[in-house]
Amino acid sequence: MKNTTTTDLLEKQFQDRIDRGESIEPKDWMPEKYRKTHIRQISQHAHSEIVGMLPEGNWITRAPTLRRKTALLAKVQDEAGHGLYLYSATETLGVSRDELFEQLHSGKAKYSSIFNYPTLSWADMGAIGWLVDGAAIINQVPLTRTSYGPYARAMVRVCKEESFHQRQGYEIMLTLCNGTEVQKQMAQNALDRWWWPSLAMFGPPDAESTHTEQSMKWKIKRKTNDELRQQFVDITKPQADILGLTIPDPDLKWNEERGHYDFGEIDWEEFWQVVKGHGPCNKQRLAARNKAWDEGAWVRDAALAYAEKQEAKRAEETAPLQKAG
Ligand code: FAQ
Repeated sequence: MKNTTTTDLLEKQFQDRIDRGESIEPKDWMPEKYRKTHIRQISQHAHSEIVGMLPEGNWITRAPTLRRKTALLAKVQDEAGHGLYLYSATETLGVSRDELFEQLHSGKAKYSSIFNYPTLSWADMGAIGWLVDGAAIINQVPLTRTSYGPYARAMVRVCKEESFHQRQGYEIMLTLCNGTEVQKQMAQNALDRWWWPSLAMFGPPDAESTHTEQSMKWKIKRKTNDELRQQFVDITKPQADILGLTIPDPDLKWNEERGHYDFGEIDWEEFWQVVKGHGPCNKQRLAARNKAWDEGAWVRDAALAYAEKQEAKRAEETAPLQKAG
C-alpha cells in the first residue's frame, strides 16, 4: 500500500515536470512504462535507419554520374550515423546494444514498413529522398522537442541531415522530369509505387494506434499519426505539381472548408502484412543484415583484441606508480 502511494506521488511529480516542458534525463526517475516505450520507439527508429540503408545501397554502384554517386554514398553513410546516435540514446535507458542487435537479427524487432519495398529503378532514389525522407522530416522535426533529452538532442542533427537527403531526392526527380519522356515516365512510375507506402509509414490511424494517447501525454509524440500524415499530403501535393507528376489517388482534392487536401483510403491490410513480415522484401532485408553482421565478426574481434591490449598496456604502465603510492 505504502509503495503504491510513493509510486503515485512520483508519477504525479514526473507528469508535472513533463507538463512544465522540462527535459527528462537518463539518471532522472521515470515510470517503467515511459522507459520501455522509449526503448521500443528509439530502437525501432535506429533499426529503421540501419535497414533503410539497404534499398539505396542497392544503387550505389549504378548511380548515373560521379556527383550522384557521391551524394548517395554520403546519404547512406548518414543513415548509418543516425542509427548509431539512436542506439546510443537507447543505451542510456539501460538496454545493451548487443540486445538490440539480437532483436533486429532474430526478426523480433520492428523497423519501418517502408524499407520492405524494392528499389526497381534509379528514379526510386529520387522518390525515396523526396517522399520517404520528406515523411521522415515531418515525423522527426516534432521529435526534436520530445521529452527525453538524449532522443531530442539526437533528432536535431538527424533532421538537419534528413533535410539534405530530401533535397537531393527532389533534385533527382526534377532532373528526370525535365529530361526525356522515358525519364519522366520512370519518375511517375516511382511515385506510383512509393506514394501509398509513404503515407502508411506514419503508422496506423489515430483511432487504431496503440501508443499515441499515452505518448502524447508524455510528450514522446508531439503530433498524432494522422496529423503528421495530413501535413505530409498538404506539403507534397504542390511539390508533385511543380514536377508535373500525378499523385496516384483519384480522391486527392483540396477541401476549402478544412483547409487541407482530402485523400483516399490507405490499404491497411497491406500495411499490417508488411509489418508482420510478409512484405515484398522483409526476408531479403533480414538476410542482408544477418549476413553483414556475420561477415563483420572479424572487425568486432579485432577491435576487442586491440582494446584489451591497450587496457593491459595501461595497467602495466600504472602498476609501478600504484606500488610507489
Ligand atoms: N512500420 O501505436 P502506434 C527514416 C507499429 S526512419 C512498422 O501508432 P507509435 C529515415 C508500432 O511500432 C523511419 N511498424 O505506434 C530514412 C506499433 O507496434 P509495437 C522510422 C509500425 O510508436 C529515410 C504498432 O504499429 N521513423 O525514414 C509503423 O506510437 C530514408 C502501433 O502503432 C521512426 O521510427 C511502421 N511504419 O507510432 C532512412 C520515427 N508504424 O511497437 C533511410 C520515430 C507503426 O507496439 C532512407 N517513431 N508501427 O509492436 C515514431 O514516430 C513512432 O514510433 C511511429 C509509430 C509514428 C512510427
